[in-house]
Amino acid sequence: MEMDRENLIKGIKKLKEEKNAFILAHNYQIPDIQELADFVADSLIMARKGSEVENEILVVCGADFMAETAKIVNPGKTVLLPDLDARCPMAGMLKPEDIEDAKKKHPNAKVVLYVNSSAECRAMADITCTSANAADIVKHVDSDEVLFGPDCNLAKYVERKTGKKVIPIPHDGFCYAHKKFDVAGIKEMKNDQPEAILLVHPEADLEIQDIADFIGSTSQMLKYAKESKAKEFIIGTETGLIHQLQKQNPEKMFFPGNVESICYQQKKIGLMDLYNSLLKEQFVIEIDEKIREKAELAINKMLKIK
Ligand code: CIZ
Repeated sequence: MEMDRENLIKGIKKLKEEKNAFILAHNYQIPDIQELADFVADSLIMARKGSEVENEILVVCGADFMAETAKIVNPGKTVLLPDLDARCPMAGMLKPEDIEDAKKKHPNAKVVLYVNSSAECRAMADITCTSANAADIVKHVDSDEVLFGPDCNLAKYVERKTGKKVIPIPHDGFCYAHKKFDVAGIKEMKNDQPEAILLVHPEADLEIQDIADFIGSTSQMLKYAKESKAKEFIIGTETGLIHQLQKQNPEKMFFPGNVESICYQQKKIGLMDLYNSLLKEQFVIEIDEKIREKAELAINKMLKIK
């Protein structure tokens, strides 16, 4: 059935009420979805919020691993992902065999996995982390040698922050949206806007991190921008964050470090997908119970720390 934007928005609001569903959206979602969500945040805060609310249905507008996290920590709730193609390509770069091989080579190392990985991999981790708490989690684990995956830039960032030996698994996992920033392009922007503050995500290459004024997750960037006296910012993360930055700071200006830094998988979720998700209660996230239980231990350890 074809519906125009206005009717889709009305329909989503009505279904959300009727079904007593709670919509969680990631900061990289399209503005329409961010505006309809009950809560917009990064993956760490989304995970916490999903456990706090009473609603029996959680609709997760984000990457697949975020919906999996919600199901892992809320097994009794119905968790819906509006588009099954919203799959994080970086999460697919780490396979359980990679972890097994790395553990054989480094038997004393603890396994810290970025939540951007499959439930099966997370079930093999000692603890998980997000970009918001990766350095704190690695500092916390009781080992000076850590196997860390799948993002190798985040692994290098954490190594620099903690001084521990952080071994990336696989050695070259990456987020393609954060690969879009180049030093020459950013320097040109800084020349044009000398007052602008450069905020960079730790998934970006080290050369970009090296010229940043601040490195952090999306929620940390939002906090930084709000508290800063600066009026202009260059944003070194996926462009979806600009919507929240601008909304929360209407008097400030935000320039994407590259307009092509787009997570096409997250952007697959449109109004029609959200409408159908609520209407048909699709697509239900199911996780094998043995895997879920183990992954829950690794995630809950993280949630208890920070
Ligand atoms: O941790 C997340 O949610 C991701 C993927 C990025 C960020 O910093 O919000």
